[in-house]
Parts: sequence; C-alpha cells; structure tokens
Amino acid sequence: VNAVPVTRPLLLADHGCPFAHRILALLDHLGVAHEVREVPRGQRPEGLERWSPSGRIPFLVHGDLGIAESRVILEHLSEAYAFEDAYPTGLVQRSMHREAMAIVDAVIVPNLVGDRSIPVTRLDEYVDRIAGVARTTPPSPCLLTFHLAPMWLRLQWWRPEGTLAQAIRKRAALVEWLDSTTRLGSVVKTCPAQTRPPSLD
Ligand SMILES: N[C@@H](CCC(=O)N[C@@H](CS)C(=O)NCC(=O)O)C(=O)O
Repeated sequence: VNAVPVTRPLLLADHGCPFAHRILALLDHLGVAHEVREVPRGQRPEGLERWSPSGRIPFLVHGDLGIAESRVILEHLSEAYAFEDAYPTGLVQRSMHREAMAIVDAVIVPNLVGDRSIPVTRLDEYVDRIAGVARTTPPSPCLLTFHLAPMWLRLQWWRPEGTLAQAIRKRAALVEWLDSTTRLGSVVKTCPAQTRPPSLD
C-alpha cells in the first residue's frame, strides 16, 4: 500500500502558472523523470476531465493517484522521492515552515490575484511570521523555498507597488532571503517568461 508508483509522475498544468512553477522546480531539483501535459488555463482537454472534473490545475497523476493542490503535491513528491531537505529536522522548525506555507496560500496568494479581503492591518503580522522563519532558514532548496519563490516573483511582476510588496520591502533581510530563493537553480530553470496577472487575462 505504501509503495511508490512505478510510473513517472504526470503533471497537468499551465506552464505559466505559479502553482505549477512550485512543482516543476521541485521535480527539477530532485531530478525526477516526469511528464508535463500543457493545459492552458480555462481549458479542459481530454485526460484532465477523467481525473479532475472541476478542471483544477496543476494536477498530478502518479500511478492510480490523482491530486490537485500544489502544496499537497509538493509533499507527495518529496515523500515519494525521499527529499531529505524537504523540511528542517527539528519539530518546531518544521511546524514553522508548514505554517509559513499555509500563510502564503491564505494571504499572499489572494493578494496576488487581487482579493482585497485581507485587512491591511493584519498584513504586518503575517509578513513578520514569514520573516521569522526566513531568519532561521537558509534560502536553500526545501519545500518552503519552492513554495514561496514563485509567489515572490509574481508579486514583483504583478503588484510591485501593492500594500503587500511594500510591507515586505520594509524588511530588508526578508527581501534578501526571498531574492535568494528566486535565484535557486531549479527555480530559475523552471521559471516561465514573465506572465500577466490572471485578472488581466
Ligand atoms: N490552491 C491551488 C490553486 C491552483 C489554481 O488556482 N490554479 C489555477 C491555474 S494557475 C486554476 O486552476 N484556475 C482555475 C481555472 O483556470 O479554471 C493550488 O495550490 O494548486
């Protein structure tokens, strides 16, 4: 039951999508042979519907398993291919990484796509949580850096003058750390040409 599927992982994704970028960077870093089927956003090509009737992408097919949700896909791949540096070894640090990843999806991503439901007064609290993790983590390959780097890139492409980007820029050490994550080899190699924000498509 716990065997890793023998088939190569297949990723159904829009190459320009930041969530796909997370997964492609991890696969590249781990040197895992995989296939990518390009699914332009909003399209439902044959194959995706069988697995994901809602059409949610990125979507990973690995043996009999199909999963949407990029954070879970990162976890699955890191366990399937024994990524030792996925998380720090200490429990406290590991939980801090997991919390930072949840904050990115709950706060940073809605901000990127123009959801204004996050009260501006709370942003500093969230950014401080991420800054705290950055202070104690080298900007080297791990699930947190692959999770975050694609979003920091898009924030600078799409909302460089927004409240969130400004809140981050007030913290020089965090900016330096985030910039380093975007320069990781696998992040650079799998980075698409600069895309437009989804709301302007
Ligand atoms: N929380 C999801 C978000 C995925 C997501 O928003 N994907 C976009 C494409 S980049 C999407 O599927 N949009 C709906 C659509 O295009 O139909 C994840 O982390 O994988």
